[in-house]
Amino acid sequence: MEEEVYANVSNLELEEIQDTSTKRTTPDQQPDDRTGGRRSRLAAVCLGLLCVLLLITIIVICVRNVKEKEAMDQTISSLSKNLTAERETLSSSIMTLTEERDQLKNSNKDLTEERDQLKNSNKNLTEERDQLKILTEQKKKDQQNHPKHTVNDLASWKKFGSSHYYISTEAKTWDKARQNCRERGADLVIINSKEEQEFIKRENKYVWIGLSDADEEGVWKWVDGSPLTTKYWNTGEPNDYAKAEDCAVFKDGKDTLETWNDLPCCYENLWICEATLPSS
Ligand code: MAN
Ligand code: CA
Repeated sequence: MEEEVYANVSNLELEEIQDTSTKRTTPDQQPDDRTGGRRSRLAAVCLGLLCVLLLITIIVICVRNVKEKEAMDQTISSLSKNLTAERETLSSSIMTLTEERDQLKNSNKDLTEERDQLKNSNKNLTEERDQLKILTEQKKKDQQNHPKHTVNDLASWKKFGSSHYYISTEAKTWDKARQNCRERGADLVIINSKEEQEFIKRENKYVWIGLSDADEEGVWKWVDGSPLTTKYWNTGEPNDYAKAEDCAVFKDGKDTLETWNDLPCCYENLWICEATLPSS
């Protein structure tokens, strides 16, 4: 386009030169022709100016476009940088989460195994407990059927009348003392004669005997369920002191045959067992 403009301008200039030379050669030329030439020159100058203006406009637009493009390129590159950074952050957090998930999976697996092991050991312990219960029951029955005290055992028992008596060396509550006698195939002593009372007094021990009113206050019964007939209560007894005394004890060091006292059953004392041997 620029070339065309230059070509036109050159043509116009050429024509003008030709005109001028013509004018020089023909001095008698008309005034109308001169006015027309001036107009053409003006037109050519205007056209030239327009071309320059157009060129400037095109250059300005181009520069602006280049600047805009640079700005856009910058924006795009900074956006792309940000996106890359974000993508990296996200991918690293994905990695962390994946690791965490794997760890959780592992610990879940471990916990499941532990739970299964605990379930198993619980099952085994339950079975063992049940077997022990059965064995304990069996042992109890065996003891009841075949009392523990043998001829050897009897060395520590004292014979009186048709019974044997065992005096403990440790102290227990009335219930535990009774239980101990039963485990020996006996029971706490039942005193049902003056002779028996005298025999025990000679032992001079502070001991539980097989007498209590725990079932009904004031109604004293021996451990075999028989009622109390021959009594050897110490003076003022039984007094159910503090309304808490339901078990009978044989006191030592008394100069009278009346040696019994009622005491709280939870006290710990020595005791006497009485075993009646099966007649052989
Ligand atoms: C005193 C008396 C008894 C009672 C005891 C309780 O010895 O009152 O009757 O059993 O205390 O420790
Ligand atoms: Ca008492």
